[in-house]
Amino acid sequence: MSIDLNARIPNNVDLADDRRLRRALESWQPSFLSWWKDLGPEGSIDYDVYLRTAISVEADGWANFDFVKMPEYRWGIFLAPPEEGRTIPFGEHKGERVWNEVPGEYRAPLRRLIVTQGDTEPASVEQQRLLGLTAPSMYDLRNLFQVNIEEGRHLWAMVYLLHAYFGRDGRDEAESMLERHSGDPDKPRILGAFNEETPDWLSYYMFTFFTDRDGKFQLSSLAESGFDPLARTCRFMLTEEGHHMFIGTTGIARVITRTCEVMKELKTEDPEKIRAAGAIDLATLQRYINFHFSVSLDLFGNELSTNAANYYTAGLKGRYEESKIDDDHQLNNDIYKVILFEDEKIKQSDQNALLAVNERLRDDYIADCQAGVDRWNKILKRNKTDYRFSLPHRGFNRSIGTFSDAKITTDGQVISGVDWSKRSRDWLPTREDREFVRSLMTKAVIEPGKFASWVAPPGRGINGQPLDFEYVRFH
Ligand code: BYC
Ligand code: FE
Ligand code: FE
Repeated sequence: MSIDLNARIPNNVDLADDRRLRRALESWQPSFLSWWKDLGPEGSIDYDVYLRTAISVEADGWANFDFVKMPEYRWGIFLAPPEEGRTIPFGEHKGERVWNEVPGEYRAPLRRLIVTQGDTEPASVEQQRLLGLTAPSMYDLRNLFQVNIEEGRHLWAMVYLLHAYFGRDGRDEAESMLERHSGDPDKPRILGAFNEETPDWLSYYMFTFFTDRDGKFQLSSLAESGFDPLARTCRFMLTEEGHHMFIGTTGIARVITRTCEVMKELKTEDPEKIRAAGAIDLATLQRYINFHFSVSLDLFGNELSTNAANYYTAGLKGRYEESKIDDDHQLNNDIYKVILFEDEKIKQSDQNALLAVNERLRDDYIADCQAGVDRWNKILKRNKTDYRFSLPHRGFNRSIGTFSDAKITTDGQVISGVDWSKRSRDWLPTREDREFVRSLMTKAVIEPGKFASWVAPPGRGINGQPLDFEYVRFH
């Protein structure tokens, strides 16, 4: 696995020996850079940023920290090392050698999975492009840029697969990745959550907690793929994903910590007083949680999906931690308990496990989100506050799946459309909430070691650096 770091496109896929592929990627590169200039992080062009760059795919070498001028960052193509003798872990080809070429019969669904995955990466960069202008600290600004850079690299990862394995259609799809745009009414991004705005830093922390976490689960399922280049690409992407979710988990924890401090100082839990002191009240945080959780649940697709069953049977997309599951990994005769909205009621029933593969992944995701909420609640407990955060019911505010026909409260009651329009403002961020949150973030806090009023400093700096380290040099 040699890594060519001096190539125009750093890579460990022997691009130097494949002239055609190298040419194809080099001709896509200027489109990517021009997209980055137009829709990448606003105002970042001349900054030197303390970034982590992958220089090796081995455990000790993929995190190399140094100052990088942002547009000169070297987006590279890195696959995790191949596993000797790897076989397809699930589906009807279970036990056969993994594929290193695309099987003709699975070309269309495989391309579709890769395109859907790839589309989310630049979408998130577009959603986050203005956040640098209102960063709560230099530390946060650096973290934002780190995520943006890596999501850009994740796009490269999928574009590499399209160019290397899908010929002309793949090259066309790679072009289209830069033509769809988040929130564009004519050419939107493929999945719903990636057309929502990320207008403020609270939304950003929520996004990295809830939506990047969908990335963790989807990438983990694709990392099981029988198409080995996809599996290896996703395995390496997952190493980067941890930091994205860290930003969300700790970001929200820092907001909670700050709010608790203000509540203690003022000896009150009155939202108005907390807001007046420049912090975010807990009920507003809960409404943001409700929104981002429900929008992210939609990313798992329908509860019962023949697409998902076909991907599984074909060996293209597995389950989360497939190899740790104790069953036949084919699921022809298995059942799985699924919660659906049927006959105006929420009902749990036994369903064909193959059709329920999306739902199982959603269940795994919900459990992971709950663990994060539990950690936030510990902060509340430590501060002797009675308030507790919770995840809303899975049917709340859904647009995909059986619950899209229903109006469900956060605690799982079925209500009428009329009731919903009266009460939903208690559950989802209102216009006033959003305006208030934005009013806290009118300009960036850029002095090293300083933090905005609404968020506590993190426990430690990046890569062992102090909190007042100059993570971004503006010049
Ligand atoms: N919005 O059979 P179904 C990340 C469509 S995040 C719009 O249930 P399937 C990241 C669906 O396409 C990870 N449309 O769907 C995070 C289908 O269309 P057709 C992203 C939707 O295919 C943060 C129809 O509804 N990766 O990496 O089983 C920052 C029937 O649906 C939606 C992936 O998603 C939706 N939410 O499951 C940066 C992995 N949901 O056939 C990055 C690849 C469903 O009727 N994608 N539809 O035209 C997949 O595995 C699947 O496409 C899905 C959907 C799980 C998304
Ligand atoms: Fe990503
Ligand atoms: Fe991510």
